[in-house]
Amino acid sequence: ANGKNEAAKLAKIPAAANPLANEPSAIASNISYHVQYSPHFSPTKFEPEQAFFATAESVRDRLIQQWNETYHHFNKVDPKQTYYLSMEFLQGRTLTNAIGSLDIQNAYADALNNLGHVLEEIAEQEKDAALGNGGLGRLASCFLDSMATLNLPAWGYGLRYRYGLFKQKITKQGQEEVAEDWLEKFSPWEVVRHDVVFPVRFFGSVMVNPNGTRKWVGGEVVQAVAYDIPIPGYKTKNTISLRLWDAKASAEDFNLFQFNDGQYESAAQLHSRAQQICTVLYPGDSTEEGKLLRLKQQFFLCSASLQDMILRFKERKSGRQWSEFPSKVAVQLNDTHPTLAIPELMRLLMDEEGLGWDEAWDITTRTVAYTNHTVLPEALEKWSQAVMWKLLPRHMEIIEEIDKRFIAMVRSTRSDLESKIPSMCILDNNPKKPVVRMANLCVVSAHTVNGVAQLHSDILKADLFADYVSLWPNKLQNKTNGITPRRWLRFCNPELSKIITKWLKTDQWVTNLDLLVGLRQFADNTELQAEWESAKMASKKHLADYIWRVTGVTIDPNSLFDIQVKRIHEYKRQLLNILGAIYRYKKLKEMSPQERKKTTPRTIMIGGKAFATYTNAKRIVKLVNDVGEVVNTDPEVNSYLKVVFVPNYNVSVAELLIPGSELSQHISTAGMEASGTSNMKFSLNGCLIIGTLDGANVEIRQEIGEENFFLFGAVAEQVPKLRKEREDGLFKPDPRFEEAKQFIRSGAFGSYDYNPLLDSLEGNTGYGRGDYFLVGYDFPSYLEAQDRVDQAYKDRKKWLKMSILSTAGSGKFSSDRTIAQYAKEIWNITECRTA
Ligand code: NBG
Repeated sequence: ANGKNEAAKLAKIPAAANPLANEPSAIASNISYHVQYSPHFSPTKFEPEQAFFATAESVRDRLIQQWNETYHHFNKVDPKQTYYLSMEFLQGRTLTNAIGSLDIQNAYADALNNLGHVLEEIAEQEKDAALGNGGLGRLASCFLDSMATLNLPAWGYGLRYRYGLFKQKITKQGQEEVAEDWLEKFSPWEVVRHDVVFPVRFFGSVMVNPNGTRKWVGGEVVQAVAYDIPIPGYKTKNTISLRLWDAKASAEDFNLFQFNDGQYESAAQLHSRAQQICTVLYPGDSTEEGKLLRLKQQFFLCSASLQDMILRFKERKSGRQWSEFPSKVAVQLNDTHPTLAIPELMRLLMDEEGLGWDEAWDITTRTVAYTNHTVLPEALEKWSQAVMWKLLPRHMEIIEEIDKRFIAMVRSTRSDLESKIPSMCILDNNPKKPVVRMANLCVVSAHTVNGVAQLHSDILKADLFADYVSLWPNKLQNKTNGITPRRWLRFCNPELSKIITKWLKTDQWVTNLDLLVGLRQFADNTELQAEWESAKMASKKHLADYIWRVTGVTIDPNSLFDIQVKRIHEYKRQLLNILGAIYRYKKLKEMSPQERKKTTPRTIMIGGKAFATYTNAKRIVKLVNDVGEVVNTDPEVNSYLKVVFVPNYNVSVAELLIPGSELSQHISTAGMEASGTSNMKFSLNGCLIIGTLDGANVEIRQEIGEENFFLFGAVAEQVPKLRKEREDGLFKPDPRFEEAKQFIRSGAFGSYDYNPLLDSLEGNTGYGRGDYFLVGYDFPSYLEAQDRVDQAYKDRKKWLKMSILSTAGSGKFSSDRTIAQYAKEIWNITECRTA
């Protein structure tokens, strides 16, 4: 950094607190102001870290101005407002996005230069806010960006986890998880609202009033405190909120008597129990304790958010009718995680506001909508009835009543569905393990249910929710996912963005992504192709530097950069990728030096986190690292092949990888990936896809053209039949598949015992699950598709054309399109622009 004499330089810049001035000198003095008057560090230092915090605070000043105006405007207009309830938001970094949205990058860059710093370096000081696991959480964050940019009256509600998603360290043993302390210093983006506090109860019992109404009493009460994060729209004044709840006990809960008696721990017992609620994202759920905590988190989010919405509904106009509620409030449940919003809204309306069942039910069902994000049975939440009765006795009463009324309704209106009732109803009373099926509760109670890509929604209709569709033919919709073009092209890939703007003669594509089709007419243009290639090369070099810094592996920017990054899961088939890489390595070893020279050099990068207790996923991480170790140090082949495991994949790493990618792998077993969203990000950045007909791949291929997509593998309808054949011993594996597995078993990649992992690809023996994910079945067609990739890459003009057409065809996958559809077709809300 050039920040050596920073403190001295800083002293020469007069501190001034005008947060809205746009000249670099005024911005510099605002940054200087924060160093002096919002000090978090000793006054003698102004190194990149201090500069980051002061810069962020100066940007925050501007955001607060717009944010307050937006808030006042919504209050005055009183529009119908959407509340997006999500247990996860994967925000990543904020600085670059914020100054980009405010359209003041250049002034900030100059201001920091005046102070002896470089904007890009300062931005890298920021820790990722990783309050999510993967696609579902990142989708929620992209949605917030679009809601703000489209000037929609909409907010996000989530939890303020003390520790976000773990940091992944790679050691000789494989993955190690380390707590991620994103709040270690503090977050410059959050504002605590000491006046926004709601009580949330747990445990206790139900009291029956003399008039027959019921009330939840006793148990323990925790306070929910609001922390707001501003979400600026792109080049608009509208700035919305992501409201995150933190838990605290109140002063009365501190037992001063016990403390004075020397019983320090029990004196603060309630305080420490309150603190646990927001300590970590997704506590491990293999123990009863862990399960209870997760359920507490879910209820905490739902209860605090609904109390807040109800208070706002009342405050915006006094004395209005409850029947107006659904025309002022839309609640979207991001997966089943916030399902408890349904019985909690019923409880608040009945027990706190005095409404009867019918009115409360009418309001609840017209308010709530539900998005399903997976068909994987292990991810469909089911809570033990016993645990629920203990933690939320009143809610269990309400759920029982909803179920009873649902069953009665089906019986009286659709006797043909009688045999389906046991699978459609909410409570599964299996005496071995009685559970509440959260997805069923959502479908029964929500006015609209949606899937996240066309294929996924079709599968929901035909399969998981088929019986409900026969009952309510219009309840199920599709809303194909999208990604924000701001973060995922405009800001992470400024080189390519500049070229796009130049050829389209407008930068309107940033908020109207369909304009990218305008690039199609230039796909063959050699001038554009040359510019395109040089932008890609610059990003590849940038990425190569990063890979060298974090892994010590040197990669060649002239090789094909082939990337697969996502959570490690057997259905996502990183194993198919690495087996392909192993097969490639073995063939390269067998070639003569002359033959090798004719191949297409490749760098295969794989990254992603494995859930801490998911053993096979962790074995896959270890295998990729072991293969890399051997391949990368093999002088015979390492100029033709490198295999790199990218550690600690997260949002900011994605922002580096995606611009530098040329091929990306989206190779899940057909029918299993609900949508995928990184496929959209890669494609938007001119990266070609090798993939199966799964999730949003289907629509991406349609949009960019079949000839620009490397397709392989079984299709979804075939999958059940193929699994059956496999079980029946009718599957004949391809010799290339056998060869790759045998190579690992021979110890080519070290002495670690990979047999349990490899056995999962065999018949029903040993650890094996009979290759449930069909790696063996798809292996030959995968290799053939990879051959087509190698051939295509040799033809530079053809490859560049395909790359340009990928970007040109990605307009549909803007989250602006997705959110506009939710707004119109589910929420019934309209623009509310702050003048
Ligand atoms: C994930 C799916 C992805 C999808 C995202 C966002 C869950 C439960 N589901 O395919 O696996 O892209 O949701 O919709 O995390």
